[in-house]
Amino acid sequence: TERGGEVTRADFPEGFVFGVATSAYQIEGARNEGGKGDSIWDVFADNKERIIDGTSGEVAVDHYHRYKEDIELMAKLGFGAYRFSISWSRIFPDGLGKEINEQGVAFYNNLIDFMIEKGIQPYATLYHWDLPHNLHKTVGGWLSDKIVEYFALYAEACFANFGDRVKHWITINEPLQTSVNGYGIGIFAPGLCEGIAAEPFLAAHHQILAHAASVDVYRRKFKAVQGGQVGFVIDCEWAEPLSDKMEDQAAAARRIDFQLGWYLDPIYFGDYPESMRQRVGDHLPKFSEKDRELIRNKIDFIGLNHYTSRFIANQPNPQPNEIHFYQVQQMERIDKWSSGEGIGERAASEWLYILPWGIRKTINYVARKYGNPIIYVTENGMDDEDDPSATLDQVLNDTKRVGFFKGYVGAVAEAIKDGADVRGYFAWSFLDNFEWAMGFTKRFGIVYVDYKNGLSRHPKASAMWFSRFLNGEAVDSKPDTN
Ligand code: GBH
Repeated sequence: TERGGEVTRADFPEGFVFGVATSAYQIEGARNEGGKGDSIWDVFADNKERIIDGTSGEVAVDHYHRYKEDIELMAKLGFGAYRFSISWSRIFPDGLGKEINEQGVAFYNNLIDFMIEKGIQPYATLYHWDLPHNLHKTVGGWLSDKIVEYFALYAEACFANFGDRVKHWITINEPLQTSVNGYGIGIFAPGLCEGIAAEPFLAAHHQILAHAASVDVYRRKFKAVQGGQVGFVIDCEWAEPLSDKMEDQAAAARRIDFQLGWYLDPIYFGDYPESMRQRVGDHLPKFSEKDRELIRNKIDFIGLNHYTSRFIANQPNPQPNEIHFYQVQQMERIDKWSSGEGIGERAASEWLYILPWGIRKTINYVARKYGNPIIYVTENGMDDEDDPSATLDQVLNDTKRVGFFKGYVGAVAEAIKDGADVRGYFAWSFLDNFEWAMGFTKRFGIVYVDYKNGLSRHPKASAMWFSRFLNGEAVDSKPDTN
């Protein structure tokens, strides 16, 4: 179905929220300030070889000290919501949940109060990859079932301290990335890649239980008084079958099972997808009856992080250089049609191809499979390469990103017209920031941060596009259709 024409804010239902997203380790800095303990990312990035440019989030973009300036800019641009993450080791420096760090609580109180003063609704993520290092060292991090209880204590402290003002909570951001990159491939903290077969599935299992345990705490102790909602953020690339052969279609379905189904099927249907149980076998942990009871329907909304799409082909035979997690799925990700034509324009990151229709298909898939749940697009965006020789005028003129957002925002509007219950959209990211293993070499911000001039902030053309869009002006949008 062709839409053509323009997307405007009026294409979205009343009350639809537009926001920006960030995460603590990527922007805050202030590693050793305010009583904060080290997280696994602090320690991981101490090893300069882990990060492509040898940098870290030790200072990041100094949001810890500049949060007021940042929130003011957000409000000026017209955003109504801000998805940020709370650093667990600012709240409980050793992660054990006994002694709360009042300075950490004060920082987030100030941040939240200031947001509200400026008319911005807080959407708080409890875990965006920065586990207190002590929990990794002494407890075994996400590989241990004890983590479930520590996470629930931390979540409870956040609900108790901030829940009078925060009405939208996200427990865990992209458990897939923690599991596979943190415990299987080793490119993310804590950098484990020894027992590649079983460990990602164990880390995932404990994240699902931790998510459910914290929703359980919220429902038992806070929901009646605070009236908020708690969601889980899952990242999913769209998987388009390479051909209409049955094998390719089944492979594409598996690819989605190994992203979304891995985390959502247990909550909605009580177990991992059949395709995973068959292929992962004994490496896939089992839910006890008690676990099933705990996780059942423990979700108020699905947060979807979506960046890109791939063609998927069936690949029954293990490929020599392929990592275990992909081999076990018996599929291959492909960037080109068999004709050799590319799947879409690439952003700076190797993994990021621009295909707006992919978000519409992903949203519709989620809506269909899980009974039309409330969905928030909790991240969507693209990066530019850091180019130290470019002028400020050049870097602010991010026309490719403007096109990206026109296309993707338009495709979200289409998904809503298709019937999906999408309630909000968050652009990733507000600021250029520490892009994990890629350090500062990739810039995802709609606001440029000048790393050479005192970390000054400069809205890019994409920020100005959002600003016009949010004020209700018509903007062009021709989302691709497929
Ligand atoms: C999001 O993950 C994160 O939530 C956010 O913190 C991050 O800044 C943003 O994406 C942009 O990356 O080719 O081996 O380097 C999205 C999922 C996980 C996709 C890491 C790319 C890198 C794989 N991303 N992955 S690799």
